[in-house]
Parts: sequence; structure tokens; C-alpha cells
Amino acid sequence: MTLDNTAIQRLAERVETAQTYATPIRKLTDDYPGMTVADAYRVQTALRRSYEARGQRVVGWKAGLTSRPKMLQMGVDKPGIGFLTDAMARPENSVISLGDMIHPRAECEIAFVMGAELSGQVSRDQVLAATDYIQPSVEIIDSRFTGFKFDLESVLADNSSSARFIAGGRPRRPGSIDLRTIGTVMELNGEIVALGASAEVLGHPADAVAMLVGVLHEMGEVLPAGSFVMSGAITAAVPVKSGDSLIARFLDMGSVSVRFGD
Ligand code: 0L1
Ligand code: MG
Repeated sequence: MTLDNTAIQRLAERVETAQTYATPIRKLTDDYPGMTVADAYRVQTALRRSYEARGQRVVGWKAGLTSRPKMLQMGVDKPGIGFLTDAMARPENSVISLGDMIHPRAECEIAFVMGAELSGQVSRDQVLAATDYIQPSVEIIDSRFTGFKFDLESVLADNSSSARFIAGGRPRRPGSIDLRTIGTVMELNGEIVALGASAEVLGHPADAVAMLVGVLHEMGEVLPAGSFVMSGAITAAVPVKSGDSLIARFLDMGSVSVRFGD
């Protein structure tokens, strides 16, 4: 850690303003080149506390940057995590307003709904044993950094680009399906724009949840029972705009549909 509490608080306010008013900012390391990953998670925690103080409720967490192609695309070398609040949730088949985002992109992800608390260093099998069900989901990410250009420290402080999330499709028990071979196809306005298989996510999506629980442990947190956890993008992130219709299809798990408006 290199930054004092005043700097952490100042950076959290800068990120919160950019998120709230959809105004792009320079990456944080331009002004704080010595910022570390630990500092970035302190900024993310300050941001979370601020949203909670405003009445938002943390309903879960997300793993991000979990596939090698995604890390290469964004120029980072490690996955990360972010928090999800009730204010970010949107229902399936709804119209999602994009007017309050900077450059939104959609991703297909497997979500885990936890039946039991997890903490510390956990294995894939422990994650699966603690999972109540898995479910298809779509994440809308929105980096607040100009030109979608950032480094790992800046993106973690920006809550790993979290913006909106949608759960849908058919929930499945984790033992009833091979979690590495779930094929996904994303269609935008009727055209296939991205596809992949769930092994893209660190080899197995439950491993991404284990990574997330480990990072939470380093932050002094646990993953509570009832949490909604997004395990990371199976497909590339696809830019979306007002007027678009998106369908994310998941093998043997149904689909998630949304439309986008102003
Ligand atoms: O959910 C994700 O994998 C996104 C993490 C942040 C990187 C980005 O904004 O593309
Ligand atoms: Mg994601």
C-alpha cells in the first residue's frame, strides 16, 4: 500500500462522480503512479461504503478479467473482483437505459447463487458444494476511463467496470451440468456477435468464484450465503447502443433477453 487515507477517499469520490454522472476520467495511475492493487481495492471499498451510506445494498460480487483473451484485450495480467448492488440489477426482458453510461458493453456470464457462506482459500469443490444454483446472466460493463483505456489498478478502483446485471434463463443445480462445456451465443439485433464455451473462464467458472473468495479474504471479507456471484465473461464484451436487442443463449440453460434504450 502506498496511498494515505485522504488520497484513497479522494480517488473514491472521483470514481463515484464519474459513475454517477457518466463523465469519463483519466486513469487513476496518471496522477498516482505508485498506486498498488491493494490501494485499488481500498478505493473500491471506500466506493462501496459510500453507496451503502446512500442506501444501496450489496447483493453480490463479480469476477472480472477472467479469460486470457479478455486480459490480452484489456492489457492486464490478472483477474479481479467488484461488488454488485441492488441498484445495478435489471429484470430480464426489460429496456435498459444507456443514457447514464459512457461506453457500455455486454458480456455473457454464468452466475452462482450461494447457499452457504464461503471464506478464505477455497477449492472448486468447496465452491460447488456451497452453491445453491447456477443461472445464465448478462453483465453490462462500463469503464469510466477515457477510451476504455486503463491498467489493473485503475480498473479495480472503478469496481471492475461494474454497471448493470441481468439474471435469467433456467437455474440449474451445479452437479447437474458440466460447468466447463456450457456453450454461449450472443445475438445482437438477430446477428451472432460473440460465442464461446464456459471453460474460457479460468478453465472452470467455479475456479473464478474461488479466486473471488480469496480476494475477499485478503480484504477481510467473506462471501455471504445468498450472494449473487457473476463468474466472468465467457464471450468477448460487445458494445451496445440505444435501440439494440440482445439475446444471450446458454446451452441447456435457456437465454437472457434485454433491449436498450436512451
Ligand atoms: O467484467 C469484466 O470482465 C470487466 C472487467 C473490467 C475490464 C473491462 O472493463 O473490460
Ligand atoms: Mg464481466
